[in-house]
Amino acid sequence: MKFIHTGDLHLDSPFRGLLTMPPALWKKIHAATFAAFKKIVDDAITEQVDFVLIVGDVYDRERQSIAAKEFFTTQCQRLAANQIPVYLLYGNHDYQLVSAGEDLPTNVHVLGNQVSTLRLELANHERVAISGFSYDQRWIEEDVVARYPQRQDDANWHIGMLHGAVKEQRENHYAPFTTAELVAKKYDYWALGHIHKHQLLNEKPPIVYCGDPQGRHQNEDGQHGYYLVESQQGKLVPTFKPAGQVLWQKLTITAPKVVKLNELEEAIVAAVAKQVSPGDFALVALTINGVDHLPARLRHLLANGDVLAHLQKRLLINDGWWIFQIINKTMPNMPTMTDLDQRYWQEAAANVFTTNELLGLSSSLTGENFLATYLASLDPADMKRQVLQLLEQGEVPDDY
Ligand SMILES: [Mn+2]
Repeated sequence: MKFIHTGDLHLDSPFRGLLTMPPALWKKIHAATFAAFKKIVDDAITEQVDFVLIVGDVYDRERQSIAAKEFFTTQCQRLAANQIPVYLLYGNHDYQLVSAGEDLPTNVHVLGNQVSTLRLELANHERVAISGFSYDQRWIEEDVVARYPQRQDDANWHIGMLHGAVKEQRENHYAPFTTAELVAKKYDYWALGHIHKHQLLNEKPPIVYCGDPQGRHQNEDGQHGYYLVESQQGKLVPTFKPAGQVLWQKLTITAPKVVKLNELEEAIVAAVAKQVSPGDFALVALTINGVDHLPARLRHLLANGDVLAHLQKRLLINDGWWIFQIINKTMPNMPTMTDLDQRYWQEAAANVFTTNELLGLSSSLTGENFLATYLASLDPADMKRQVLQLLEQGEVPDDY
């Protein structure tokens, strides 16, 4: 047996907060939730899976756009043409009353609002039982898991589908469960939806969140996809397969040792290009560490967003990535000077930070007694430390 476990398709997600991007790029990103599901359907057909499970949140909104609904129907028809049935339930985003007259292709079997078990027989005559339910409201706070039946003896495989979250101290709005409760049902596989980061909660049997096939914002970074599940020696073994079309990626580089703007931009482009895998299209949040090493002018252009805007203008979609954010960070600890710098610093400091030098520089102030007393009381070593700190922080006057 072989099947696909997916869910949280969130078709037609709005992708808010990416307004500065060129229209062609925006189009690609907006199409990404659709393209990710199409990729899953392509794979289902290529892999000739026995069925596809979709564990809720097919749509991003409870009122679906016509485009999303039409697209989903078309993709299910492609599966139908390849004799692949679909088992789906609705989650907290697309909750609805499930009625018999669903406007979906006949290969799509929707789990109702009460926990129920659907059955199918595979070409090799193995019998599969699939238990689950669809949300009829945004929150399901009662203990729904208790209503899932124990493993059915007449089935070769029993699979649970559940859109929900692990029980916590509070905020249990999404069909709360514990892994122990799920294990106790003695199913062969639990196909979970709702949490968008793909992960295994348990190995035997597999209790698996498939995650959303396409990350929808920068906190859904990294690879997204689905699980291809295959029977091997009486067990169901999930394998993660990427499907995301646009990858949110957090990258970090160290500020390069440069003095000119174009050098800085080249260095950023080269460093990012090296970190994005070929074949991926990445939306990059770039952290630049140690910006305090850059000349004040470049630091200023980074801080006010000029460098980002300039880079965004020249980057093209076919570069394979796009920077949507630059985060500037100073080094947390005092950086070490090179030995040469260190030697000149010490020599210069020995000449400059003396009481005489200090009083000489401030001679115009010493006419006032209280100032003279104060200046004479300053510890040159202390002053040296403070100056070093200011130099390292790279403080510059605003009007430079
Ligand atoms: Mn979801």
